[in-house]
Amino acid sequence: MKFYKAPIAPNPLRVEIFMREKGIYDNFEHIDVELAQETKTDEHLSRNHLGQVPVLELDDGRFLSESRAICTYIEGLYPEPNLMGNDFEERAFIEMTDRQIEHGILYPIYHWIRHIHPGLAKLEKPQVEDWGHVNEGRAKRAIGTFDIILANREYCAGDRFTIADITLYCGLNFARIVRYKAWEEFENIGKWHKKMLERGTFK
Ligand SMILES: N[C@@H](CCC(=O)N[C@@H](CS)C(=O)NCC(=O)O)C(=O)O
Repeated sequence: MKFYKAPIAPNPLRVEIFMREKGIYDNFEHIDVELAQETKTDEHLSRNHLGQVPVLELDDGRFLSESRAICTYIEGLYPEPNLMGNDFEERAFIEMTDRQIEHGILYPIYHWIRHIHPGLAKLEKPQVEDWGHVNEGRAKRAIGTFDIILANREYCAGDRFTIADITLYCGLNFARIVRYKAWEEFENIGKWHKKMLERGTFK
């Protein structure tokens, strides 16, 4: 199977870490696609009409996009270690947390940076700086909420490592582009972040 991704981009990174956690990273052919250039070519639009990465090309020629959907597929193929929930109840609670992080932290950070960073002007046309700062505020408030949640939990979705931890890491890591390091500001996020780095799969 072929995995289309782009360096630095947070969404492909979610899937890459997911693959590493399952120990199957090398089972895929990894192909870099240049953002804004190659992502908008007819060739890539035929893989994903939204012109985005990540995309997984299955062996039967079908294309699967959306990072969470790709993770669902990989979890089905390689069930262990389980990262998305063992039964419907656990799956629902992990998905709840994962989506809260995705919509409350990862995407606000993504829009914040894309709308203020000169280097990303080619990706975001037009860049609207005020909208970037609205998202900065939203992201930082949600990070503060997760810092409180992590005071009583080892991991984002409970007492074990899951996809939700990967999503939080990828969101926070992307903010390094604007030199924002939430793990240096928030105590519990800081402890959690140290644990993530110790796993060795968060490169
Ligand atoms: N909801 C999608 C979002 C994918 C996405 O936003 N990908 C970005 C990179 S992180 C992209 O390909 N952007 C290309 C562009 O804006 O030209 C997912 O979860 O995979």
